[in-house]
Amino acid sequence: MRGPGTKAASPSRMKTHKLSDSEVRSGLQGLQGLPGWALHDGKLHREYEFDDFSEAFGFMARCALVAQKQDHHPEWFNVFNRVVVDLTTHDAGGISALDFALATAMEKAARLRA
Ligand code: H2B
Repeated sequence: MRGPGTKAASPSRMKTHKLSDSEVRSGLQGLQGLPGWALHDGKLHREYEFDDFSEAFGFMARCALVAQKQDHHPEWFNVFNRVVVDLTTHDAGGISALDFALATAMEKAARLRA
């Protein structure tokens, strides 16, 4: 049995390894269909602007459900209609495939704005 603090070898946990610089670069090219994402301070970075706080918070609520399901959580900052997002994998000490998956899900959530 696993003790406290240990992690299951689930498929998502197996994707947490830190990607190399060239893997991140090609991942970002893959994000070209997701405009606005860039590499900032070693994290995947995007700034969203919505019409108002309700839209921004609705977006964050949709993302929060995905993040909890994936057990992978964004670093983010909200003021009124702006949401600033930085994605990194703390367990891996850098960007992993989980960050690209979450970025993709966040773009989908942003498109669902009312
Ligand atoms: N989110 C992010 N961004 N990176 C992680 O390494 C991480 C996480 N680890 N969410 C998860 C939670 C881990 O702490 C739990 C115990 O699975």
